[in-house]
Amino acid sequence: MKVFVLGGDGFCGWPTSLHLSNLGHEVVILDNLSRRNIDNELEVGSLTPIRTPGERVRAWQELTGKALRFERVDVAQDYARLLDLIVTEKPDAIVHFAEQRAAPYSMKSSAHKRYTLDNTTNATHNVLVAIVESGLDIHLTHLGTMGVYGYGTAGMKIPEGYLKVEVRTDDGRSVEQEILYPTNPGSVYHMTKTLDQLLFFYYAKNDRLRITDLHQGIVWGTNTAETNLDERLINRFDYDGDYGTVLNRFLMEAAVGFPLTVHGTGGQTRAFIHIQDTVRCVQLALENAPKRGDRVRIINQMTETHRVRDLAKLIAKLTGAEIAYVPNPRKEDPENDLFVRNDTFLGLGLTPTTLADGLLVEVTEIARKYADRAVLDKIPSTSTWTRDNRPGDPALSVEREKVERA
Ligand code: NAD
Ligand code: USQ
Repeated sequence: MKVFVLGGDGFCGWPTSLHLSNLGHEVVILDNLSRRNIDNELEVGSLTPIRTPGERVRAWQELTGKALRFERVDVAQDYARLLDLIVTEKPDAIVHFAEQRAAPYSMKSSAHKRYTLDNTTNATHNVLVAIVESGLDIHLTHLGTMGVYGYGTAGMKIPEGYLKVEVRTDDGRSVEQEILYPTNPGSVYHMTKTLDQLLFFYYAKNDRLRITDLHQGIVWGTNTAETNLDERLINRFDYDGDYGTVLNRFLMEAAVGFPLTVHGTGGQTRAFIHIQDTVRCVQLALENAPKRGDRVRIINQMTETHRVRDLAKLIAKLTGAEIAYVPNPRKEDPENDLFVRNDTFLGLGLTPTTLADGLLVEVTEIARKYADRAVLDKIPSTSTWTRDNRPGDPALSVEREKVERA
């Protein structure tokens, strides 16, 4: 297949591009490097020393003999160029990662809220319109989030996108219907993903576009089989208070001797997936595309659920790190249970990489190895959801805990 990877320079997009290229697909990366520019804005960078797109592509060609192309294009702003690339290159599939993906960044200020909404919604709508305008039968696979559902349930497992409901009609009958699972976003970022869902719903219905929406949990880990081939291919590792995600942050905090920053009581339960499984899931999604006229195919892309304080204790046991229960900068439920269906990918042959398989490797081969690159004052999460929330700074911590090292 010829595959366009939008956002192919990012944390999930880069290893996916290499994985697909390694499988023999012709991959073209489209990225505007906005993520690298945001690093400049925030005055922080990847913990791992990522190379420029040009160096990455040359290293891949040198090592494998496989061609990988990079096109610098803003998918949200440069519609004409996007359409031109689609019409001239005629990709069979497009994988869409090109969005602003950090919840804390999306909540920093009104400018960040507006940018997140403009960028994500325009990027998604432009891709959909361009596919329609091209007249080509391109399969679009988008990276969505578990956060569209919210993280609570009425005691049931969260289904894969659709919910059967019983509606009482005016004449007293009861009719069964299937609806998109009600959305319940917890940040402007997560809200943009719920808007994406509606755009997909409409274009699948109106133009019979073939669309897969992957509702992914929090990705942890750094490298995959392909990025491990050479240091020049290394993947990015975000640890700062805006872009770092919880498990990778805890691993890095432990490595640099910073207390593990548990927001509130740490009772939040979330879904997780290793980056190696992300790239495999995208492969499986491409190999099992919906047919023309099908509704949007929604798949939950996660393998495990964990409570934040349990993760902190696990890593503290492994490393001897101290845990700090800091004020929660976010407006979210302090405690929740989370049960999720993930039968589709398991049925297609995904064999999950578990925390037990990968945690120690991450601590020793990534977090400790690159610890000296960390800027410690960028670790606390200072972006607050409302005026009433306070930064997640250990200096303001309510409680400290030392766990016996195993
Ligand atoms: P990332 O920020 O590392 O990568 C996104 C890439 O898209 C960057 O390289 C950026 O430069 C590019 N981009 C952004 N806007 C663009 C535009 N307008 N035009 C062209 N390129 C643009 O993020 P990531 O962690 O790789 O996430 C990728 C996708 O996966 C996102 O949509 C995110 O919501 C989703 N996702 C990520 C996670 C996670 O834990 N990282 C979990 C669930 C879902
Ligand atoms: N948290 C802490 N301490 C920290 C960082 C986070 O306790 O130092 C808590 C947060 O308060 C939250 C949970 O950990 O309750 C998860 O936070 P996160 O930053 O790891 O994840 P989130 O903001 O939800 O976003 C990430 C990705 C996003 C993706 C989402 C998947 O950045 O792109 O969509 O995970 S999901 O969470 O399933 O919606």
